[in-house]
Amino acid sequence: MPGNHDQTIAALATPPGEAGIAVIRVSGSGALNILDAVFRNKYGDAHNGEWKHRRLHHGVIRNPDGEVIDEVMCAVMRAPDSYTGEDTVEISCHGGSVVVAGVLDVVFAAGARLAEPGEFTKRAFLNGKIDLIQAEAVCDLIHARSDLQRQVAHAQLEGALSERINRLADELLGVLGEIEGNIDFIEEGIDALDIDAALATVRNHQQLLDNLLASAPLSRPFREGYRVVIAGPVNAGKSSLFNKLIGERRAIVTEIPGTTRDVLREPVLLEKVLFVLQDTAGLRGTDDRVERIGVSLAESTADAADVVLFIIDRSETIDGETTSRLAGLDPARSIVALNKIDLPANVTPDKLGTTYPDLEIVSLSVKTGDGIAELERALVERVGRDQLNWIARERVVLNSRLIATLKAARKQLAVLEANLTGRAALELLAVDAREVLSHYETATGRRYTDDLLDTIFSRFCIGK
Ligand SMILES: Nc1nc2c(ncn2[C@@H]2O[C@H](COP(=O)(O)OP(=O)(O)OP(=O)(O)O)[C@@H](O)[C@H]2O)c(=O)[nH]1
Ligand SMILES: [Mg+2]
Repeated sequence: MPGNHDQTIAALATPPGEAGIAVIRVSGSGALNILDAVFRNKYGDAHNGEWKHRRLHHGVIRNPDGEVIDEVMCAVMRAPDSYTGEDTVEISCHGGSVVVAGVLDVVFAAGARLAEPGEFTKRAFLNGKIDLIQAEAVCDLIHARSDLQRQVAHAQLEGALSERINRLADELLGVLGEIEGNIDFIEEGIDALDIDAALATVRNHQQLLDNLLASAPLSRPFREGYRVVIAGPVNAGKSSLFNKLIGERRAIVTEIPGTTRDVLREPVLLEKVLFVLQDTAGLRGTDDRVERIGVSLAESTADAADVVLFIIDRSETIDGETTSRLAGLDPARSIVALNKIDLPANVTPDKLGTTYPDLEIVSLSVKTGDGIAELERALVERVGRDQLNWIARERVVLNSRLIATLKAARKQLAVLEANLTGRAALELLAVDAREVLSHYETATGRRYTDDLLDTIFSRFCIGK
């Protein structure tokens, strides 16, 4: 029986369900034989001669009895110039689940097996078409929910980040070569090594890694969206604002205080930045058991938020509970919104600003829409427009795997630097340098374990 990677695999590459077209991808050394078996041209004839690279063929897929399953277009990409690096056929058929199942059945009967999640991309990696950082970028690109995410994923897929780390690996290999080359000159020992040159490289690497790792705190919010919790006293207009910002009537709005109980979450793009808005129960002491659970949920959600949007009905007076909650807000991650400016004022930004000079205050009316654009701008500013500009410029946001790997490299570089400065034995320096190098190689996937590949590719969907 052929090894796992010698087998020809097939899967639906487009989403399941009904659509104009569905694409079934077949990859492996048997892909063209399978096409020979299942494809006939419009005259009912088998393909004659060689399947040419990057050609599109119009015809039908039929089962062994000659029954036509569907009319299709087949794109042929020959090894090694395909996504996987193997012979690949992409069959475009009509996009219905029964049609797809029928075509897949015929393809399986002709010798393919169902691909595992991410197996096409895994083969691209194993065949040297892309490295691990690029493979992860494929996943990021598919899951991108904002333009900025797409841009970063695209740059990473093109190899921008891989190039940077490969250059580091190559330079460090040079340093290691110098060290190891001199180990043989026992008498001269460390004196034979150009320590200044080695130190310069090591310090330069530390700086470059620090720059890359500066994206580490942005990694989670950049991928998942900045978490904004809309909190505040009952009836302030939290759910109304939530609905306004996401552009649909998702949360229930009534004039009855204590309407919202559960936390509602919705992603939304504000100035192209991905946020996850969370509507919560109004904060007040209550005897209602369900509402009390809602209030405590609201509090824990606010604790985990990137930004707390604390909203107050400015036509009402501020009670003691709200006063103490305002005092407890962290100015660095809070915005106070004075809502209902269409009604006569009881609280003014000036008065509130004198009591809480560090808090940012915006005034708005969800009802009329006044001040909503200013609030959106304030939210983007609060999560850090500078950071977003930095991402747009650098086009890199490390994922958690790369953060861990490059942090380990950074730590070992510090050890290497100290040992170079302290003129440690060459053998020791070689061990340090080899460890830094191994972290670089793990980052790009020049070095990998099967477990690591399984972890990465299992996150993919089938067909990618
Ligand atoms: N005049 C006016 N009324 C508003 C405005 N925003 C919200 N409201 C009204 O205020 C009432 C409460 O709105 P909600 O959005 O349910 O308030 P909430 O803060 O979610 O309330 P709870 O879920 O009970 O904590 C509703 O009757 C809204 O129509 C506004 O800008 N102006
Ligand atoms: Mg509500």
